[in-house]
Amino acid sequence: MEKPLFTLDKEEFRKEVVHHLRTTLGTSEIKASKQAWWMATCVTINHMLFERLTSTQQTHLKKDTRAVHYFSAEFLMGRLTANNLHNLGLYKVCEEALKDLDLDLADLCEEEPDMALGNGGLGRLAACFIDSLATLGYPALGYGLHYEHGLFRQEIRDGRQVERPDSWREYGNPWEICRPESVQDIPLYGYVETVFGDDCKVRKVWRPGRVIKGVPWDIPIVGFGAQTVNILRLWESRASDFFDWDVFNHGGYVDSQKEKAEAETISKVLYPNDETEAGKELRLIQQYFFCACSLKDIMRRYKRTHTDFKAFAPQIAIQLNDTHPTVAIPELMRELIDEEGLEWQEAWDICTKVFSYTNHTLLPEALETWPVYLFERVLPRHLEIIYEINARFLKNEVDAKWPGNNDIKRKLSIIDEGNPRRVRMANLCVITSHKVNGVAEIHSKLVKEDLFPEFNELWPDKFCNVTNGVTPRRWLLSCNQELADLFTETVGTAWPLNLDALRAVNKFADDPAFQKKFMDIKQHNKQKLVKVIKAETGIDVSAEAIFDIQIKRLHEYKRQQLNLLHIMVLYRRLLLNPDYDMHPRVFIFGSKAAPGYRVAKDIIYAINKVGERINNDPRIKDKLKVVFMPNYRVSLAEKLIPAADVSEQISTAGYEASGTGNMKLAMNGAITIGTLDGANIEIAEEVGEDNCVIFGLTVEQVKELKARGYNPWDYYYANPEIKAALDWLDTDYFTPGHPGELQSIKKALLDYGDTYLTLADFAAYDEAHKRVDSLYRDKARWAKMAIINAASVGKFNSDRSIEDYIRQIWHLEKCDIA
Ligand code: 26Y
Repeated sequence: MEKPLFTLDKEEFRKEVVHHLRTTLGTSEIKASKQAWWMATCVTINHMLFERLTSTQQTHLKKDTRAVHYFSAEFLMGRLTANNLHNLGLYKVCEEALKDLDLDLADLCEEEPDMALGNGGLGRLAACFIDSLATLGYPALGYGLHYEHGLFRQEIRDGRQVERPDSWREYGNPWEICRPESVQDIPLYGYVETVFGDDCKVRKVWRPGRVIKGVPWDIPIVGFGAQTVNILRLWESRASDFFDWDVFNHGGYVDSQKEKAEAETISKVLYPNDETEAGKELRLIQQYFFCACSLKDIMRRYKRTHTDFKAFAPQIAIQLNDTHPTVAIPELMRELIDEEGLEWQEAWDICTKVFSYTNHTLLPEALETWPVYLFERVLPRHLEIIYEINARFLKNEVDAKWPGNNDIKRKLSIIDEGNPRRVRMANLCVITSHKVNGVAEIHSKLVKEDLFPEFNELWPDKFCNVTNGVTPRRWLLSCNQELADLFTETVGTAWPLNLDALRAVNKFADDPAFQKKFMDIKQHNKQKLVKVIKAETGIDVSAEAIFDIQIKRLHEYKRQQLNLLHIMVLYRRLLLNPDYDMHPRVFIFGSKAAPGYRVAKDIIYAINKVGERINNDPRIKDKLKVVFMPNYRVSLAEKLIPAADVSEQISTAGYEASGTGNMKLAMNGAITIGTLDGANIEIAEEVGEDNCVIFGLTVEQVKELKARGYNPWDYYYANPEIKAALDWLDTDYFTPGHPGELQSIKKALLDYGDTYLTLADFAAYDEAHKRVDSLYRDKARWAKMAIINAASVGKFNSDRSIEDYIRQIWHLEKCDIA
């Protein structure tokens, strides 16, 4: 840190909190609830933070800096109290101040609801990236949606997932600031008119059918060291002021309420799907709504200092976080041509310089497409623009390179000519963007070679890689403070900014004294998790067991079912041989399933039912436990990750774009058991193959096996343990009185062809677990591995990812804040 910013001591901090408790919260020390104390603490933090926010924004304006605008339908922020305190350098001061008031800071932090405005990896990545951008001092804005309800709260009832609404701001949120001065009006529906202008030019005019108001809420994003405080701007939809007051005044109160409700629906709820397209009109409107609001906001800011558009592309970078904000492309074209009077070519030149696109998936079912008829109804002018972009692209680029080749034309066209015709958002992104990146080396390679080979041939320089990263401030400093302190004690204070500095810890990996310190911290974190598990599930587990953790969205390609199958096989071995030699193991899951994803929900049910039986079976003497933690979310991850011994990263090779949980777990000293997929490959490179447990088919082998014709029944008949475990699912052993309740798992793995090669990888997975078991018994060996993992993952700092984006894509400069 360059200079200590906030010199508040604990006395002053305490006074401030008490002051705000009285004057802002309107209560007193005697009456105040925990929630009120937490709020008063937040107000105190804001007091310091707003000052930095203002100076940052003023400096950016004065210096007229180039900035990146990160467009994302999801920002999975989690909680902000501890994070903001750490980044302001005030955590310990606050902790001491509260202690003098007989309050525990960690305890107060539990009062904060998670900001769960995202599904999983993609949303959390956006949150880590805006943290890094602020930390590194780059001018940046996050733009997204102010969902009233974030990702559903998951309850488990009799083993099944039940979705409950999430109301993160029911009692107010101290971090957001409403900015009525920056409200926007957003048109929708209607028709396009061709008019003859005064300038004798033919112009297109969109006559919208209705207008929605966009209200911005700003969340300050405090960089570590608090030099820069950037903004995350989230748009809330409201009924427009244009709305029908006449109707209202003439007794149409109910009708006007209906309009209001319809307008507010747009930002009402986050779609709880990941990886499978929701395809709903409301989702398209959500996407358009936040993109249009954000572009108007960018335009408004730009015009404060410019009178023409020459400096637009030099000043503005827009990153599209997956295809969800793609409609920003035709919207910017429309703004520039229809509203600002630019020629097509001028507008197109700007767009192709401004936009870049990050791909997060190779799964065909996750590539967004929209029916043309829907576009035509909701965004008629945008459809015209898309047609024009497509016509020019097919003629000028495709036909020039592959004259008369209609197959390639059909494949690269933005319009899929099926029935119904559809707009392919990824094609529009690739055609417009100056850079397209994947999120791990292997993923970026597959994006080029398998997903967009012709585009790659057309524009080889367009494609690049930026391997994902995570912020070590949240995922080590804040969530694992004891380990953070040990690292600071060992290598100094530089590591939260320069995670590579932890490499210096490697020289202590063999040192018994250091090993003991390191493993004592792990043990303590496990003991803390034991209590959380008991409180959340009622299950007793021992901190002496290996904590083996799989935490991520539930998807067949992520293969929680492989983990489950292996657990069943272990259980059966223990039943057949009570002396079966294994170190006690606790398998811990945390996972939400998309509400409409049947098999995924069945897998959750199966994990819970198998777990129930195992956990209550005295014959296996607590050698095996299975815990399903309900309502997996950022704040729960912060408790699970520091306590993990083993990190399960077992996706079918070629399917997980990157993964980021794998990085967080390794950073906290967990040993990865993983396939050669996504960022696992790079983690293995960094920590060394000896310090993780790699197993299973490679991307090439997966392709080969599929090409040869994969038949899961071969594995079923060849491996008696697989057969026994799968046949077990037909009985009522795990669901007494209800035989066959778990059959869908078996069906997916046999009758429906086991799309994700679970059975093909089973034997290798089992062997890998045997290796984990034997490694763990060698305490010194295990400690060494754990230390090397935590000390060697500097590459996966999201600061490094951001510098890669800057260098390859955004070309920004850091801005010192006065
Ligand atoms: C189309 C819509 C339903 C949709 C909504 C959310 C589609 C996808 C998603 C979310 C995708 C996602 O989270 N992908 C993950 O992105 C991470 C960050 O790059 C990767 O680490 C991870 O491998 C990938 O699955």
